Amino acid sequence: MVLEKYIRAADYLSAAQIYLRDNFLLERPLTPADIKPRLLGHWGTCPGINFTYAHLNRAIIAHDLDMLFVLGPGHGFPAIQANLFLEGTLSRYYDTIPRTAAGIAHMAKQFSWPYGFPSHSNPEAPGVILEGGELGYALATAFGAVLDNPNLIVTALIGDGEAETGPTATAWHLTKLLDPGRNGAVLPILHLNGYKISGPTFMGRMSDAELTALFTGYGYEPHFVDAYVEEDVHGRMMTVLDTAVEAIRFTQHCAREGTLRETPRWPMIILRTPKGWHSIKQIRDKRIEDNHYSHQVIADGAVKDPEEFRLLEEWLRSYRFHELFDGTHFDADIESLVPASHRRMGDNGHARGGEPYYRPLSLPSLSEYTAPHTCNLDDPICGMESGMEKIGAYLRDTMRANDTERNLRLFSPDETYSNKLQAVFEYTKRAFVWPHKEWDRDVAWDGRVLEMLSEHSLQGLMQGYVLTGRHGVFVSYEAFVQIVASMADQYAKFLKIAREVSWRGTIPSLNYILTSTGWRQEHNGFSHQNPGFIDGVLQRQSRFTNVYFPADANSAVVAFRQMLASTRAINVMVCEKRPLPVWRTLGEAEADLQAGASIWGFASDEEPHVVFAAAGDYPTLEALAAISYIRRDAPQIRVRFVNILTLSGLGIGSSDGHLLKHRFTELFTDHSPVIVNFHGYPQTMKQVLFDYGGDTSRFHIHGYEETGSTTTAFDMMVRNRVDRFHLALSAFARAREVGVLTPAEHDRLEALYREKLAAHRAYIMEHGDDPEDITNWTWHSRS
Ligand SMILES: Cc1ncc(C[n+]2csc(CCOP(=O)(O)OP(=O)(O)O)c2C)c(N)n1
Ligand SMILES: [Mg+2]
Repeated sequence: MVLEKYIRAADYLSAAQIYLRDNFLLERPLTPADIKPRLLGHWGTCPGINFTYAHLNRAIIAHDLDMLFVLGPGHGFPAIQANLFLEGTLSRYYDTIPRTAAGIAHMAKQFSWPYGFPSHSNPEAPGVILEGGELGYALATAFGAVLDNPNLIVTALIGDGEAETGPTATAWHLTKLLDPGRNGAVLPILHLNGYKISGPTFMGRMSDAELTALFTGYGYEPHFVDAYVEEDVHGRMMTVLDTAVEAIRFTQHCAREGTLRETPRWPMIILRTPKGWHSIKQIRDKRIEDNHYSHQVIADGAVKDPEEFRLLEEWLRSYRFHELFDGTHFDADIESLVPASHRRMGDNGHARGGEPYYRPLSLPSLSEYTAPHTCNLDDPICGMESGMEKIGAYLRDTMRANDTERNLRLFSPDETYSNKLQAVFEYTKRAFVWPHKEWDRDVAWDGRVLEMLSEHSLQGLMQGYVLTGRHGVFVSYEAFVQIVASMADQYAKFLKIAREVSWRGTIPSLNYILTSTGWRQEHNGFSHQNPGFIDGVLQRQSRFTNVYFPADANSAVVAFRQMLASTRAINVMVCEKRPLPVWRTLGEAEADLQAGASIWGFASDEEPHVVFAAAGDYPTLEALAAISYIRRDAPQIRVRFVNILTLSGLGIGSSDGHLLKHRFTELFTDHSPVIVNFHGYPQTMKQVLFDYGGDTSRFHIHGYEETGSTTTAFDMMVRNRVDRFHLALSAFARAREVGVLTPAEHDRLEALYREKLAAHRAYIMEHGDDPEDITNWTWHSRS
């Protein structure tokens, strides 16, 4: 039986990686010295993966499929690697692993070996687009990969433990966003091997009828392959796969010729296999096969225990690998299951990135989107613009400019309107494939905006889309993007390694826009305030993470364009959606972006006594307000204003051009006190400054202090001491320290500003809103 031979070879090669440091073909009796000193790896999931991979190869050849494989339980990496070896992909990418006995030796020895191959799916393996350690993201990633790839089928193998995760649970819905006319298809295979690490799985214990009800409700047509009951499990799997492929093709065909009117129902496969299938049945009183004991390494005491050793050797020999590989060639039946090179799942170009899968976006010129700034900064009306609205317009036109490529999408948890990006709906719609109501707004089967109230699904979709070379923007409320902080972290790990893998081509950056920020959650309150996402991003991977804090609409569009043009990075922009003053011309914003941080001349004096620095829109506004008050009330204090537009893991500035130490001194002097008004947690900024060395005690950092409530917008800032009055108070204290204010002058000013704070508090408690002189404040130049 052709399939059975292939699977036997793959199972043997999987086990060999876990156990053997020598005698890889079992040409002589096994000895304890042949066994690795540290037995690392996961056996139990491997036989099911090998079974699936072999059958998919048959289907690929039979139907000439363009297929990619996404493995959920990435701890089954020995199986992936065994298949990559058998199909000849490994030897194509790594000349250390020829498809020979020497190649088998190298692969087996180096698995889970210091400086060898990792134990889990990873970016060094061809065909892999998912870091395999943290479970739950396979299904959403697979859906992301098939978007705008109409001929691609991505098979996602999902563990039954993995299926208990929140991200997987929501990702089943993603067919509801998938127009079969314009996109490829995902074939989910739910692998019910019954167990997680040490306990049974929920779905493993659900009956076929219960599972059918569940998945039919989600919109699938489940097909069961049950290794426990089928007399001919291979025959059954072949039939089911053929049926699934035909169903996918039929749905796509009808959608593409315009005859599909019903909600599409997609096939899925529910595969029941014993965990650790075809291995040791029992060790003393412990049931191994078809039990959780097979999850990791079985017979792990073999080196010391003769009984376990005997069982291990018997098991490894049971594959009769010598019948399948004569030391030079594989059996012809096995070769017959290897697809043509351009059809091998491990060698699918979509997973590699680079041209033609990646194409840079055609980006509209900026001049149309930036505010003209012909008016004076003192004019409150013509100077107000919403950064998010500008970004919406720019995104709309960028989508339009790349209409034929269809390679840019917006991902959002139903916040396109609320986050002021609705201009995109002048070009496209929200994807929504299930029934529409007449009065629904902006929905269509084929929309380039993907909205779902699951940040996990959106993140997975975007990862799959971007790792297959296309461009994505994820817009989220700042506080709730934290939900996917760990996913972003796993992606960063993947990217870190992928950037060093020579054959992985260019891919776009992962782009986040965080809006509805904590400073304007006066209506929602404390629960909606959390600027923590940027901390994780900045701390993790210094060489390719950037956080942009545009202070106005012009800076926002300029930074957004740079995010869309950048590659192989993680970009985060923090951007306000309400209209705010436009401080910078297009040219100035471009120069600011280049520099990362810059002195704003209109708010700066020569030889400053006190330097203000701000990162963020409201922090900038408040710092400038403080400067204007200081100029009025204490003109003897010379101030400078430095705007920080970008932070990266390397410090101030982007990861391409971060601020060097001498520029740091040019901006912040080497002696003046510096008052920093920061968008996020003060600790984040402290860490950035620490790396610049010098006397950090001269830096006084204001930021979000984890204080909030349902209050007024200005009071939210007062409570965290990032408002103009507290900043001015800080400047007065610094001016006194450096001798510019006498103690008496200082005390008078301090009393005056404390009074302003008290008056504000009294005012809002009486009127329920901020006074107009705060909300309508505008910059006034010195004259
Ligand atoms: C999010 C997450 N939680 C916990 C783990 C630890 N873990 C590793 S394997 C595993 C069991 C996985 O079970 P299943 O998905 O059924 O995989 P299989 O049975 O195929 O090995 C768990 C809980 C993890 N890797 N990721
Ligand atoms: Mg399982």
